[in-house]
Amino acid sequence: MSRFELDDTIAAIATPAGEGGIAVIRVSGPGVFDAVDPFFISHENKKLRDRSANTIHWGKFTDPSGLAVDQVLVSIFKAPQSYTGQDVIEISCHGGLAVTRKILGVLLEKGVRHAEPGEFTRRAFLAGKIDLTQAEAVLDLIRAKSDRSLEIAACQLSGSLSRAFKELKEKILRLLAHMEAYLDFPEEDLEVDVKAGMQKQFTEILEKIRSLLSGFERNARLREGIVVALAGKPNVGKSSIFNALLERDRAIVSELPHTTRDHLEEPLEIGGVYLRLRDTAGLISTPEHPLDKIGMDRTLETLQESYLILDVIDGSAPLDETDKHVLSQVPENKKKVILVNKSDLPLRIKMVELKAFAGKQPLIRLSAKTREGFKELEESITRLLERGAGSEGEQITRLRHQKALEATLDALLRAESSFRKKTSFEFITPDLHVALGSVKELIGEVYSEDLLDVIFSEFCIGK
Ligand SMILES: Nc1nc2c(ncn2[C@@H]2O[C@H](COP(=O)(O)OP(=O)(O)OP(=O)(O)O)[C@@H](O)[C@H]2O)c(=O)[nH]1
Ligand SMILES: [Mg+2]
Repeated sequence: MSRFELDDTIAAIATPAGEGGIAVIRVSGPGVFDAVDPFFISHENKKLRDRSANTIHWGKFTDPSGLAVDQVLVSIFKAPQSYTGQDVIEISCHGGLAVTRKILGVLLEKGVRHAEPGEFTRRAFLAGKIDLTQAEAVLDLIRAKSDRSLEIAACQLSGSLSRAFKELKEKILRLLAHMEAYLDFPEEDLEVDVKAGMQKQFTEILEKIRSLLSGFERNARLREGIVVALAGKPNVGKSSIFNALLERDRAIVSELPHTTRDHLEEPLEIGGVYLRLRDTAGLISTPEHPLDKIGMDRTLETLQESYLILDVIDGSAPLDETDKHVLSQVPENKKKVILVNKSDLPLRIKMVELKAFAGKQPLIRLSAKTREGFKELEESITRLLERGAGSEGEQITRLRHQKALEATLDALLRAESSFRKKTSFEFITPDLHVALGSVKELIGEVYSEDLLDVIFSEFCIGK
């Protein structure tokens, strides 16, 4: 028997723990009125059960002895017009720890079960109110840390990704039906345009899957935060730029080299994108002090983890071998921008030399002291991050989507290759069924309890 019986009535505090203006206790299930009515007293003395759906009522919530716990507003939703598709009551009370716990406690004593994380949304899924990708979008929406990830989650919640997956399913179904209709035809009797039509269907489906897959890595980065590192030799002003971008004195700055020993990370939003900006220990060719060696190893790790590296040099001093050494440590596959810092001081590097140093990398002169050039830096970062952005609607956001789409792609590639080899259709259609099965899992048309456990365990309690 599942832990998630729908006959149970469940309750949880839906707002964060702590003090606040209000807090909400959410109750869902067939027994909501039996659970709440005995403790809710409105001045008209009417039972909540007898009120119309989608109405809000003011009154007192009492404990079993009749003692008032709080003045509350109670919202009533009746099945199936509610978030979970069941009868739902939401009790808005004052946002204090004791009051919320007391109200929840009274309900639990009355036989209501404390909801598991994400159980309300799980019920919404089981009631067919939303599909799996929409349930995942609920979580992404709650966790969104930037405008971009919010846009993607909101689009997904409105069903745009589900539509893309459903279209894919329809396309595979059509191809399968097409092939099954010709199962009894010998290969040589098939008309040329029938075969050309099938090939076209294969090509379209494969293109669609590949385009969905290509956006994945980028989206995962958008959600988790894009790591951007400041790197360079000691004393060029990395920590000063770090502070200037954050607009506060987060990192220690001093005229002594090797001030920064360990990397620091802070969140930052630029161009609507959530970044994890890292300051690092300065890199030199041959560290002597053991602490410098440890700091530099950490910097090299950070460079590996970064999506974008801001390579800082000091424009007020000639370029030297250490600057070149730093650049050579930056992994080839990373996006780079060269920052020529201290533009408030006279430039001591020749332009030709600078251009040769930067190569194809964008080069920006700036000053952490006066903030000259920072607007250009932010625009340059935004441009680099926007490259490759697709439409928000059809962006896959999870490893689960990627794995299921890859399984679909594998099965379709096998089917297409057999088709090209003129294999009899009866040996091709099983692969198309496999592809179809993976897409159905993606949408949640077929699912296992284990899969639901994995998805909903990430949610907070009360959602
Ligand atoms: N004039 C001027 N001085 C700057 C600028 N940026 C940094 N400095 C100075 O350069 C020195 C080193 O700055 P930091 O920000 O500590 O340099 P860093 O690259 O983090 O150095 P390490 O942590 O030791 O690797 C400090 O004395 C800063 O005040 C700038 O834009 N203009
Ligand atoms: Mg520093």
